[in-house]
Amino acid sequence: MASNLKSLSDYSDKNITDMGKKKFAIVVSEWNEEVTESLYQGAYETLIANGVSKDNIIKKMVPGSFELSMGAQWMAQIEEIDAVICLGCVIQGETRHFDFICDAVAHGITNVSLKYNKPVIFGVLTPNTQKQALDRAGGKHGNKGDEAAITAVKMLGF
Ligand code: DLZ
Repeated sequence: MASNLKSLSDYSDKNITDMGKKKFAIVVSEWNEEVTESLYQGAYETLIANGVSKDNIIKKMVPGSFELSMGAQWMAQIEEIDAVICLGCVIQGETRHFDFICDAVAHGITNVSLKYNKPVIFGVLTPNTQKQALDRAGGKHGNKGDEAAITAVKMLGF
């Protein structure tokens, strides 16, 4: 997916669903906050650009990416919420902590999505360095938060 795609109208072969009444939760990890806050801004602005009402976007902070699954479950179990976007950034370290967190959050988010039959989007960066993360959070490689929001919108349109 090209990083400069902002709106579903960029996808000419997709039916565009009215997002005016859809409700989104964005769950954001506090770890690497400079990165995750930028991902959040990208996701939020992309939802607005696709017709989502400000009042229909809830932001929920969690301490780290490991907690994104729990945060996603809290949000997904709210009946009115149509889709959940999870945003985090796990930076490769010298220990296996990275692998445990990434595996746990990938599986956790998948399980929540299938349990509640709602899109739960994996917007977690897994870079080697903080610079690589910033490049993908509004830098030279775009903003993966935008892409996470587009994915949520697309899933509600199918
Ligand atoms: C502990 C930890 C470490 C070392 N690195 C990160 C990271 O790069 N990104 C992230 O989102 N969270 C990290 N955490 C915190 C864990 O996600 C989690 O919050 C703690 O292990 C407590 O469960």
